[in-house]
Amino acid sequence: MIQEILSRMRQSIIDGAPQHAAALALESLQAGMEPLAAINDGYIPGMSHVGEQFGCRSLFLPDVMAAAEAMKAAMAVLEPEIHRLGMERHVRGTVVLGTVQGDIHEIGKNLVATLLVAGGFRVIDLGCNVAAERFAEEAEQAGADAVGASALLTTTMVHQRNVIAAIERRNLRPRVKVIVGGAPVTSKWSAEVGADGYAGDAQRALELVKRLLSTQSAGETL
Ligand code: B1M
Repeated sequence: MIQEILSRMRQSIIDGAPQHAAALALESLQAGMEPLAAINDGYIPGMSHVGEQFGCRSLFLPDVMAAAEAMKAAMAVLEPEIHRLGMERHVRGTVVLGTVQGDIHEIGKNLVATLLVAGGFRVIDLGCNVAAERFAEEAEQAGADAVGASALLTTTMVHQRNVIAAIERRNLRPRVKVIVGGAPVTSKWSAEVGADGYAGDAQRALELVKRLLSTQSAGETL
């Protein structure tokens, strides 16, 4: 039963069918499935398949756009449930989050935002295509504890370095921690650009921010 729903979820993304994807999300919640399991084991595999097929030119940009719409429709149903399950009373800290300049990929970044909020953080989501200076400006104004910069393109990863430079120009480090992520990003790249840490997925991003902020006074680098 669960495997069957997961497989239909994957297919709804490949088909680029928002209404079907949303209906399956609702069905999965009614069947008692964890919303994160639906995302990680149902919808993301569909998105990965679309990405691979796009990479080898078996699918085209309109197919990818339709898949993204289907993913967003499913997320719109699942996100409130993730927030509800993760509701915590105290705020652990403030995180400024965005996708770097020149990059409009937002689905992964939105998932990171959702899990951070569910995990008790206040998130200032700047959206996508965000200039490096804006990350720094917002972090300063909000008195943020951490900044997260997402990049999905090998050509835009370099802006993660620029985000860190902009934050350093305002003398906000090391108090403000910087984390980087996105499909092409690695821990090697994170170290190279001088970030405080890298996370391969949204759940790890939440754990990383928690760890960084709890070890902040010790100045530990992860
Ligand atoms: Co584009 N795209 N895309 N795309 N797209 C990729 C990234 C690509 C790998 C596809 C491919 O060729 N196989 C390729 C990049 C190649 C490269 O640079 N090496 C690519 C390309 C080429 C492009 C265009 C250039 C295509 C064109 O116009 N010719 C163009 C660029 C536009 C731009 O940004 N300037 C483009 C456009 C688009 C759409 C607009 C159609 C759409 C985005 C819609 C949207 O976001 N609203 C889109 C999509 C959907 C994809 C793929 C298929 C899926 C991305 C996605 O949402 N994945 C992608 C292929 C792929 O990744 N397999 C592809 C699901 C999401 C949950 O995963 O975003 O990786 P992800 O997030 C993960 C982790 O990375 C991590 O957590 C999430 C999981 O829990 N994470 C973080 C993400 N951010 C994090 C931040 C953190 C920590 C963890 O801390 C701050």
